[in-house]
Amino acid sequence: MDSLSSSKKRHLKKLICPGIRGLKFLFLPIDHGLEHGPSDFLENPPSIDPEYELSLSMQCKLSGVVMHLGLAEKYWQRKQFKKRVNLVLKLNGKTFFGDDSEAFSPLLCSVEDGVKLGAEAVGYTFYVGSPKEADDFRQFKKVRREAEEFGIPLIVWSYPRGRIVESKIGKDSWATVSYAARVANEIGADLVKLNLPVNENENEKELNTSPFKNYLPYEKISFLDKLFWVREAAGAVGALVSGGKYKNEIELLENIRLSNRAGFDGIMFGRNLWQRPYDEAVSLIEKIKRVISD
Ligand code: FBP
Repeated sequence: MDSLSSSKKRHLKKLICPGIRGLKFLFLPIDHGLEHGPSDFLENPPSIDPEYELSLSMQCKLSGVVMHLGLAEKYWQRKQFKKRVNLVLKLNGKTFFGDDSEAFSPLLCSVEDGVKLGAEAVGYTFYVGSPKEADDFRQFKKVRREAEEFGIPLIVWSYPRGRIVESKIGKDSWATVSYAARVANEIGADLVKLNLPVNENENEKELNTSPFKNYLPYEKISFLDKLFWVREAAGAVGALVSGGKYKNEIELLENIRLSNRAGFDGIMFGRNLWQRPYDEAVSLIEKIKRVISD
């Protein structure tokens, strides 16, 4: 991240999570109400009120929350949060009802909206491999340029998605997640958010096809070595790992330990934190901080 402008560095410095050894980020996303609908909150009904996530972020001194414009304006701007919780404004989004085989996430607001609100960074979901990828490249180009002009960091959710990815090798394969990491590096992200790959490739047959066949001799390497490769692919871009669906504490902490060893720069966990009762989430965050510091 050395090559970033001084303005971007200043913003990123504010987002570094205090109380952890190393320069690490711990973000709390709450864009699920748009992406999945309120059903995600049924696991822990108080979490439907964005004050739940904002309070958690404030109490645990996380890097910040990630939300769409409506929540940012109506909840984050409340005086008890605005000065104490950092905001990452999510710029694009879609509902669950769209055609995921042609995944595309249209813009809902601009980088300028984020700057006016006082966000420390902006977020953009890019669907690698979707049949609508060309539209995504065009849309992203403008967002990236605007982020450069305003000197605000751009975090890219780099997610392999769509019918071609599914029919070839699967969205969570080691090969596709590495590809998504590299794409973020190529297109000019400042930070990238990646899903953890699954250990085995989802569709063995398709590994025989180019460009994935080069992975075949490496199928038996350890999961940690696969994570190292994903991290390598992200290159100069800061890499964050996402949490995915609710997991038990042991599995979650092990994932964090491994991604930390592989050189990831932090986490962005939503459901795994706010789907837990408040006190349990606070104590889990303490454990996460300890694992990362170790
Ligand atoms: P989680 O930690 O809950 O997985 O959140 C990460 C996230 O990227 C959210 O920002 C986003 O709403 C959601 O996952 C999208 O997940 P998917 O595209 O798999 O439905």
